[in-house]
This record gives sequence, structure tokens and C-alpha cells, in this order.
Amino acid sequence: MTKNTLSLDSLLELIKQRDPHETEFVQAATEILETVIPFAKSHDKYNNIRLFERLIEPERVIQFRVPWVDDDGNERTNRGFRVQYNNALGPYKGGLRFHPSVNLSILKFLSFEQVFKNSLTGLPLGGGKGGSDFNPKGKSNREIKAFCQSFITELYRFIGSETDIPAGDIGVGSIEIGYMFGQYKRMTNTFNGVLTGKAVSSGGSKLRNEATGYGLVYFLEEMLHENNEELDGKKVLVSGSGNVAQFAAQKAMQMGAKVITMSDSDGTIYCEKGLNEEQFDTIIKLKNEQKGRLSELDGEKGLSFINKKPWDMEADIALPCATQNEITEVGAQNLIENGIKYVAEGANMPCTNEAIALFHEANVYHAPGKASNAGGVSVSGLEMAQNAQKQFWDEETVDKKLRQIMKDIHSSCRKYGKDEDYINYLKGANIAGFIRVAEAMISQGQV
Ligand code: NDP
Ligand code: 2IT
Repeated sequence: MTKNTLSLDSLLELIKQRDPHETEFVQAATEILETVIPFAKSHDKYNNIRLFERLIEPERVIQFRVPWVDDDGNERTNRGFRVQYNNALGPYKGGLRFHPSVNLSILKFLSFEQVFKNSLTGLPLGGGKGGSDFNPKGKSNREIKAFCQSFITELYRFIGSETDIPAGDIGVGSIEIGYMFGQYKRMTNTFNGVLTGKAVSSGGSKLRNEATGYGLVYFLEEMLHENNEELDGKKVLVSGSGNVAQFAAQKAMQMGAKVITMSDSDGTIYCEKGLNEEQFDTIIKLKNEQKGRLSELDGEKGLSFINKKPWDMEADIALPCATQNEITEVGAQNLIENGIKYVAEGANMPCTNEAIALFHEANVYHAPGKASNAGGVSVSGLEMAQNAQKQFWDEETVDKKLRQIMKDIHSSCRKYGKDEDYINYLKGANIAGFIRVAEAMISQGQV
């Protein structure tokens, strides 16, 4: 137990003492608590160390073995996890990540962030995250299916449409969700909204696939409007070339931006004039149909490839859409020197805390993922609503709701993050996200 007074240092000390090796979780907790605790200390209702002790501790962590057989007949074993962080606002909700780097620290950081993100959406969603250290790269379709079926055979007993509703994340898209949903149905003899991100033919929502990337650009549009600027003609750096990156780039291009880069873990593909439709289609085909590497496109159709991240190119806007900590101090410094004005995170925690501090110092507008990438989970929430009502909404209806949610999240960030003529979006998002969760926790007896 910590002392009776609410203190950032003693909470961080408690976290580090309990889980000293969980560096990503410590990073996320520091980023959130540094802004929320000063706010809580000036509001009697929230100035309560015991509330924070509960907020930082996941309600439940589930870890399980995932046995499967590869195409050569070898018995393989991976680790599966689900962190059910906080259900004060609704059933646990958040994605599943399949990537060799997955461990408890990564999933605790993601699920802690998810609690605040889901709160910001205004929807009745608690926060969770799960996944496996399984590496989908280079696996056959049969192997992916076998793995997904085995994974959900273990996880199924802990989830449910009123309990915990997983979705996709890195390495998990509608194909993997489909395999898990099919197996869940067989095991439970139910057809309900236990997973989101399903194909529309299996009860998925229109625009769920596009939602994170589109929502990111809708949020960016709000940031620009705040300064009487437009996306049209702006130079944009996108990192990643998966689900979020593809639809962020597509929407930004539709709105007249020049998307100069996309990337994968080997490096960056670029066209200084901005990708044209043909170049963009080539990238999408390579990634979605051929499962190829961007380096294969070097010298093709006016595209060039470099073996590094996109952050030393000149642009107005950066949209990091790959993974955590992809913008470090050096990357941030390069972006600032090259005149970047806006950074909106499509990925979760793509900027280190040091990088964010540099953006704030340089008055670069920086939107944290928990605000700017909340479009994905928002449309997941809309998918749950459609499933519960046994209805399908058309694309226009979903798009309109998504735009409104992103607009509302921007207003919440502005409300709690505006200092004179600068908006600290991180502070605004953390405080606005905190208030809703704290209110619910307190009213439920802080259990
Ligand atoms: P995908 O698996 O579709 O794509 C991931 C992309 O990021 C790929 O281009 C991948 O390159 C790159 N990448 C992944 N890991 C690394 C790494 N360690 N180093 C460098 N590059 C990497 O995932 P998503 O697009 O769904 O997710 C991207 C980010 O967006 C993640 O941070 C995720 O948490 C976040 N997010 C996703 C949402 C969703 O709805 N899908 C919602 C909100 C946030 P490579 O192929 O070389 O690995
Ligand atoms: O990070 C995220 O918000 C997601 N991966 C989406 C979660 C969801 O439940 O749709």
C-alpha cells in the first residue's frame, strides 16, 4: 500500500516495483499519469490514491497455451493472452495482436491505453487487449486457420458478447476474425456479436475495415480546421502499410493530400511528388494479395525504397500507423527540423515520451492514438449495436456516426487540453478519458 496522499512518484514506484521488466507498460502508465494526476489533485472527488491504485491494476490477466500443427506436421506451441483491464464503462473491448514481440508488457500497455480510448468514444465500452507471440508472416492459410481455431478454443470461455469482445490489431484482420468466429460458433452453438471486425457477410459492420484509417484523417481534419487550415495540398508521411496505414493514406489522398511515404518493418517506399493512384494500387496489391515486401517495388513505377523510417523527409504532417515507439527523439528532431506541423497517431503509442515532449516544446500539434485512432474501436462499438439489434446499417449511416464520434473526441481533447493558443491533445485526451472511467468506478463502489 502506498501512503495516503495521491502522488505520481509513489504510483510509478509501485508499478516499477511490481513489474520492473514491463517497460512498455511503465511508459504508457507514465504518459497517462503525468497528465491525469495534477488534474486529479485539484479535484477533491478524484484526489484519491486508492482510486488510482485500482485504475492501474488490470482486473484480470489470462494466459494460456496455444497448441497447433504446422504444414510439415510439427507440433508447435505459442502463448496466448487476454488482459481484461477495466469494465467500469461496459464489457471489455479491444483487439487481438499476433506478432512475435507480443508479451504481457505490450498487452498491458495496449489495454491500459484502450481503457482511456474507449472512454473517449462515449460508447459503453470497457478496455482489454489480447493476442499471441505467433508470427503470421510466411504461414500458409491452413496454418493461420489452425492457429486461430486453437487460440479461440482456449479463449472462448473467457469472452462473450456481454463480457469481452475482441477484434483485430497487428496480424489480425477480418480473415483471422472469421476463423475465430466460425470456431466460437461451433463450440457455443450461438451466433452473436462476440467478436467485431467480422466480414459483412458474417454480421460485420460496413466500414469497420476502413474505420481506423478514415477516423484518423477525420480527426486530423478537425486539428487542421482548428488552425483554419485544410488537408488539400499538404504533404503527408505515412508509416506502416497494413490496415490502418492503407485506409489513412487512401482517405488523405481522397481529401487532396500528397502522401509521400508508406513503410514496413524493412524500410520506406516513397514518391516525393506524392503517390498517384497507380502507385498506391500497386502497393495495396503487393501487401494484400501477394503478401510482399515494399523493397520489391524499388525502381518500379517511379517508386523508390530506402532502408529506414520515413521521419527524415520533408512534410507538413506525419501519420505513424505501424507500431509502438517508431518515433524516437531522433525521429522527432528530424521531423521538427523539416517543418512538421501535425503528428496524428494511427498506431498505439508510436511516439516515445521523449519524442512527444519535443513536439510539445516545438508547438507541433500531436494527437495521441487513444484519441486519433479511436475510429476503429468506435465502429466496433457500432458493430456490437447492429449485432444486438439484428440490424445492418448502410455505409453512409456508419460513416456519419464515425465522423461525429471523431469530432466529439476532438472537442473533448480541446476542452481539457487547451492552454492559451496551443492544444495539448495528450493532456486533453487523458483527462477526458479519465473522468468518464473514474465517475463510473466511483459510482460502482470503486470495485
Ligand atoms: P497490420 O498488421 O495490418 O499492419 C501493421 C503494419 O505495421 C505493417 O506494415 C507492419 O510491417 C508494420 N509493423 C508492425 N510491427 C512492426 C515493427 N515492430 N516494426 C516496424 N513495423 C512494424 O496492423 P494494423 O494496421 O491493424 O495496426 C497498426 C497499428 O495501428 C498498431 O499499433 C495497432 O495497435 C494500431 N491500431 C489498429 C487498429 C485496428 O483497427 N486494426 C485500431 C487502432 C489502432 P511488417 O509487415 O514488416 O511487419
Ligand atoms: O487498438 C485498437 O483500438 C484496436 N485494435 C481496435 C479494437 C477494437 O475492439 O475494435
